[in-house]
Amino acid sequence: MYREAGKTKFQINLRQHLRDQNLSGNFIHLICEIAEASKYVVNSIRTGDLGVAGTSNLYGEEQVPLDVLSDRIMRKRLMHSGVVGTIASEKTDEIVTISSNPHGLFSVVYDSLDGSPLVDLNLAVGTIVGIYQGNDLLQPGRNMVGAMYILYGPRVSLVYSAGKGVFEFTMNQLMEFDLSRDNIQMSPTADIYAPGGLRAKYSPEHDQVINYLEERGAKLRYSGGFVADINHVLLKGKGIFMYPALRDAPQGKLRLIFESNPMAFLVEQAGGAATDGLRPILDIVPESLDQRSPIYIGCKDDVEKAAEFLNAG
Ligand code: FDP
Repeated sequence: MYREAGKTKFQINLRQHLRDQNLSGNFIHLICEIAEASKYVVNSIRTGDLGVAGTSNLYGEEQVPLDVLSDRIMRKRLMHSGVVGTIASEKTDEIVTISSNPHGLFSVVYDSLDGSPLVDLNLAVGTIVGIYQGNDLLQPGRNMVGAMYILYGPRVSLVYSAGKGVFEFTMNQLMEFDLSRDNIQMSPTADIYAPGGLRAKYSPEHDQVINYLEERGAKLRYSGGFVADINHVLLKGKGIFMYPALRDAPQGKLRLIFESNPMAFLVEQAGGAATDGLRPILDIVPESLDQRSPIYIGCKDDVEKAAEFLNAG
C-alpha cells in the first residue's frame, strides 16, 4: 500500500499505480480521465440540484437534474480524452461514435450516476464503467479490458480492474486517489446477502436461495444502490448480491451492459462469480444495449449454489 523512500512512507496514487502495472499509456490516460470526471460528479452531488431540478437558482440558471449533469460531465471528459472511439451511456441508451477509426481506441459504457434517486435521501450512489478495445459494444462482458466503479459515500472510492486483480483507491483531501486496498480477494462463502426486488414476486426457486443463505446465518444487507451494495459484498469479501427474475420481470431489473457486466468483471477478478442462473454473466452475448438480466454475484460457492437451486426447479 505504501512505498518506502528512506524512512518516509508515501501513498501510492492512482497514476503511479497504473504505471507500475505496466498498462498502456492510453489505458492509463483513460482511467485517469474518468477519475478526474468523478471529481466534478462528487462536487455536483455535494452541492447541486438538492431536489430543485426544473427551478432556477439565484442567478436565473435552470437547475439540471443530477443524473443529467453527471452524464454530461462523463460524456464530455470521454469525448475529449483522445483515446475513446465509442461511448454509450445508460442515461441515453445510444451509441455515440467519436472516431470512425477505432484502431488503438477504447469504447466505454457507463452509468454516470447509478441509484440517482438515492441522492435526495443522502444515501450512497456511484458511477459504473466498462471498457472495451475497438468500437463493438454488443459483445460479451468477458471481452472487456477493464472495469471500474466510483462510490460516492461518506468517502469517495474508486475500484478498478484491468484484468490484473482488483484495487481500491480512496479520495484524499486534495481530491487525489490513493491506493487503499491492494489485490482484493473474495472468500468462497457469504456472510451477508443483498436481495433486490419484491419478495412477493420471487420464484419459489429464488425463495429457496434466500432460505439457504438465511439458514447458513447470512445477514441481509441492502442499501438499494447497486454500487454501494456491490462494494459491500466485494470489500467485505463475504457476500452475495442478487437481483432475480421477478414474476412480472423475467429479466430482472439490472442492465447487462451498463451495470452487471462491469461488476461481474470486478467480482470475477477478485475470485468471485456472477451468473444469471444459467451461465456466467460475462458470457452472455448482448442483443441490445438496454438488455436486462437476472444476476447473482459475489462469493463463488454461493453463486454456484444459487444456480443449482434455480436449475432444480
Ligand atoms: P435505481 O433504479 O434507483 O437507479 O440501477 C438500478 C437500481 O437503482 C440499482 O442501483 C439498485 O440496485 C436497484 O435499482 C434497486 O432496485 P429495487 O428498488 O427494485 O430493489
